[in-house]
Amino acid sequence: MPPIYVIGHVNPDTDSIASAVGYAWLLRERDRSEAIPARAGPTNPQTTWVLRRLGLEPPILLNDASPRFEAVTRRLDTVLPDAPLREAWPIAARTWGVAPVVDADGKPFGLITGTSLFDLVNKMVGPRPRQDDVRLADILTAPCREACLTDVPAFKAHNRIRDSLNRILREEGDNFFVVDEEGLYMGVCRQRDLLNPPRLQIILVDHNEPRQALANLEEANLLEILDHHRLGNPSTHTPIRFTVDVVGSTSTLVSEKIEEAGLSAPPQIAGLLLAGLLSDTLILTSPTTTDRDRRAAERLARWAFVRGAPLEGESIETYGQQVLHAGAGLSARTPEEIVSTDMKIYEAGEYRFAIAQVEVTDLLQLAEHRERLLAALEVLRERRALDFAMLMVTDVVGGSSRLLLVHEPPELGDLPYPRQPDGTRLAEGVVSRKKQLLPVVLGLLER
Ligand SMILES: [Mn+2]
Repeated sequence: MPPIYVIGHVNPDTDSIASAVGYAWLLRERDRSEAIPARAGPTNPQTTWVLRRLGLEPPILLNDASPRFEAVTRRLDTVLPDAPLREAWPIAARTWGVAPVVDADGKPFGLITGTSLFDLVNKMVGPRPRQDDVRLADILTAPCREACLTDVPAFKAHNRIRDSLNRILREEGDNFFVVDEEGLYMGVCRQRDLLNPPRLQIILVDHNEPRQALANLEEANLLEILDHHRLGNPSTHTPIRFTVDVVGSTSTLVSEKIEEAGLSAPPQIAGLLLAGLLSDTLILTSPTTTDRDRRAAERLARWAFVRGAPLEGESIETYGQQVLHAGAGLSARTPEEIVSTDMKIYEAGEYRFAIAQVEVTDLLQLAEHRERLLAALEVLRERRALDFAMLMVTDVVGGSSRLLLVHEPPELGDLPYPRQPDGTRLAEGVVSRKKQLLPVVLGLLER
């Protein structure tokens, strides 16, 4: 069975990483399936802190769903260039008629194929052989280096197949070497497999819009979506399991599924899911919070705070405060990081725009950083070819946000957030981009 990658959105936040790790664990534990958690970008400072606190490794990075050479590579047995052809014979008999010749350093030397053998025989006995001319034994003692094709292209295992399709189609041979980053032999692949490679098996968590997903999602097999955001999902060829529910975090949904299966998550995974839940709901205070989130937090706390676990002695409140503070602050990161770390791109009406969010524990630092944040927003807007860009600076203690905008479209003149002397807008009581800010912005743009 090919592996199933469980992955959250690009610019992953803690809920995205936690729900991927937690759901992959459930699939392995409940279904014995080969589920691997992945991330579609670097972990942010908050998630990095949480993983370190729990002693967990970040999930593997997967920022592109396009099949790679490694997906079609067969690690065939090899012979040395100076070995007699007789040693290559059993290999060719067990494969599809090819035997890779690899030198003592592990570098591909050439490939023995039907064509290359015929060329050798031709060289030894000429174009018109007489029956008693050369004995088979002589041919079989020829060194492999003389019996192989040496101009076989080699592709790197980690490269995307689609980037080399033109070359693959132009080449005469049907077989290619696959090598690692150092050029060492990894195996052999066939043209026919390259033209129809197996698709990556993907489950999306914490998002359902393709533009927030890893690149080239359309080249993958989408198996399932588990999310709590507005719909913007890709169409699929076959029915898939699709769970989008109005709760405060995807980690909540994962913990409910774990409970439904009659299982309990190990303390570290429960601690990670709890961090995702507390981060998305600002310790159960955000307006997105539901009773289901509160019950999920209790359940995760029960699993996570056990004796001997990394979170022994914590409470939901003390742990939640540590999680929020680990992600907060304008001074700890560069303006470029702040506007791109938790940034999402949307389309509405005629507009394509970004809303980034950063969490702080007070708004005092804003004056000092405002100019540089606006400059970074403008760079982001130009680089991503956006109509406008917004940064939501959220005070997680006071429960309000300030909005910074570049290239504000006229429609947003009606935003119900009063402009302040420094040019920013004050969104009193607004802490959720998804549930509070975005609906207002979309309402104005799509009017
Ligand atoms: Mn989330």
